[in-house]
Amino acid sequence: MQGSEFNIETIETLDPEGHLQRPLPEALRERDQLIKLYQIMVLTRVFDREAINLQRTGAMGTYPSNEGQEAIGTGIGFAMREDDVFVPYYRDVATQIQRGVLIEEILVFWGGDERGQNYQHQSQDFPACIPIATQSCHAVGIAFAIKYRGQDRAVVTTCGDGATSKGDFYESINVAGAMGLPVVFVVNNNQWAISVPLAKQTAAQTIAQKAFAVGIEGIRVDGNDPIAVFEVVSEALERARRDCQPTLIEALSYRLCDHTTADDASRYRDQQEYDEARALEPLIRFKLLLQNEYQWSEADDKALYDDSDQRVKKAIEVYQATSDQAPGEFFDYMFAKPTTPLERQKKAWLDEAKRHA
Ligand SMILES: Cc1ncc(C[n+]2csc(CCOP(=O)(O)OP(=O)(O)O)c2C)c(N)n1
Ligand SMILES: [Mg+2]
Repeated sequence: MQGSEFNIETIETLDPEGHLQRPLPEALRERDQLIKLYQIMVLTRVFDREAINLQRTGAMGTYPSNEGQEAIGTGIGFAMREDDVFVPYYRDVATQIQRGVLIEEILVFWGGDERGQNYQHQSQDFPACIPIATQSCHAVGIAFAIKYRGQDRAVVTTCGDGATSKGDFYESINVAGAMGLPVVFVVNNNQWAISVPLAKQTAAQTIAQKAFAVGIEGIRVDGNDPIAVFEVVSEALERARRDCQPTLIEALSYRLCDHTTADDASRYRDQQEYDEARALEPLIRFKLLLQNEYQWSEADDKALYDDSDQRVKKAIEVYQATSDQAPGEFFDYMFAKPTTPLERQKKAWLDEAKRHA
């Protein structure tokens, strides 16, 4: 028997040539708002390239690039209210920057220092989750607490296409539907889970349709279009806050980078597929929109890239001037009061570190 077919709409506002397919949402009718969207995407791109340079020169640890995913994070950040809660995975720089996480904090974290997740200006969002799909469960727990307390806010959580194969993800969307929780799941479908392509990951034709099995709303959006992402996430958040209705959003993108700096995608990825995806990437089309409709010049563009460069360079200076974390300190942040096994582990770790010093 063939799998079921669903007719799922894909929301698109901006085509690859930067032409608007539909009227702009009310909140994005001003030129300044559109420029802000572009600024965040450019800052994310500039940050990303510098982060890779830092890793390549031995100044930072393994890093998962955001190249090709800038529009998703930008649209999410624009759609969220300050008092909503963001529960991210590890490719969410664009949203985190908008939510007040400092660029230097992101660098400190990828430098292997947990203090980079102790955000100075953002105490309610969660740190980037590395274990796949576990954050879906956290998000549902937070959404339950919000509903239980009768608060007017909602949760947005992200994950990759591969993560949707995990039990944690299915269990989370199921609980969200069964309990009617104010949570929005955004799946960044970048077509790959390290070297495993989407077709090997699932026989489902779309990821959005996984929503229907658990009785929640499922929708697809062009993940190279920050305007469409903004619109879809805004509406989902509205439903979540107002009616405690969860939504699963599949944002279609392409991973225009290696999985992480520890990967070499040329060993498993077809060059032609990559080139086709590159032509659809988010920054090119957005610049075309600004040039065609909003008198954006090459000089404006250069000034924006220069400004982003300066911001990232300043953050790198702060990162490089950060003192080393005390050895074994990461054990101290696990629980409010350390447990005996943890203290034992810390001692063993410190003894071992001494032996290698
Ligand atoms: C629980 C768990 N299992 C395995 C891994 C190793 N791992 C890291 S990323 C990844 C693939 C994730 O792919 P996807 O969900 O599509 O996200 P993407 O990296 O493509 O954004 C895997 C298996 C992990 N981090 N956590
Ligand atoms: Mg993926």
